Amino acid sequence: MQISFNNKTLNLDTPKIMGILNVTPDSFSDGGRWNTLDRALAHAEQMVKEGATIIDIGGESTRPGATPVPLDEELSRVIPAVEKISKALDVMISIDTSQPKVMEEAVKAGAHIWNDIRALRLDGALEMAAKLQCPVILMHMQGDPKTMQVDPHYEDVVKEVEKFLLDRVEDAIKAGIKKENIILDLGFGFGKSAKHNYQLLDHMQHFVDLGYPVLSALSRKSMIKAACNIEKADERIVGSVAGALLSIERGAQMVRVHDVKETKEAFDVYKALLESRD
Ligand code: YH5
Repeated sequence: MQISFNNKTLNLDTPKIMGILNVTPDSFSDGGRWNTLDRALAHAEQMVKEGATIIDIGGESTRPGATPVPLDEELSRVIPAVEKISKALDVMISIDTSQPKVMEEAVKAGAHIWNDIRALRLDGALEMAAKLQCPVILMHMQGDPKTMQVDPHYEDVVKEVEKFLLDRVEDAIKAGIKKENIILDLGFGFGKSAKHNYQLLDHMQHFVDLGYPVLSALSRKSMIKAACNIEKADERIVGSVAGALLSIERGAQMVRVHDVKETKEAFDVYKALLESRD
């Protein structure tokens, strides 16, 4: 199984690490665009050295309750970073956006994968993805970022997330997006209680068996806080690594993480175990 775009190929026979790169001003204490760009490149470079094969660039804050970012603001955050990183580093670049215009400009600037938490549901998104013919990550969300964590409810979370994702796949294929370009994501934390998140994690293999590559993105999220009782997000590293390892052990081909070095070490242990089998 592999994902390709613009002379870059990702072999998904072994699990791949996507490193998270925020280019939102609140992710830097000192603001300032020039400085932000330099720091973004340095952070991306470090994550590649540590074992990331994809860098996920995001300019919209999608944490529960966050306010929307205007399109021109998102463009001015994301595009210069894509240009700089694609020129400097030999790495695949995914863009965490729901805006077709942002993705169109990002591809011109050297991006490879459209990572959309809204699964191409904004106006013109399906059409743009079909035009660009780039790989797309379709993520499940119940509700919208403003209200999704108020009182999430499911009869059967696994069945409902599966139905949502298969409906989005059907719409994507109808719009002209190729099957080989589709990646699925269960959307940990997006309209789900901790229990819902862990039920989905436990059934990761069920989603992998649908035949599309699966991305697991639980790094530092509230489900880790719920299990480990750690208030500060940047102290949830060990729990996040455990979640990433449980994901790949259940078949996930990609993980989206803040802590690349630690995740890579855990994956190396899993690799050694697999290689010990006669
Ligand atoms: C995702 O699940 N999530 S942005 C709250 C946290 C920690 C991290 C402290 N983009 C996903 O990372 N893209 C985001 O608690 C994503 N899947 C995909 N494909 C939210 C995030 C986060 C939120």
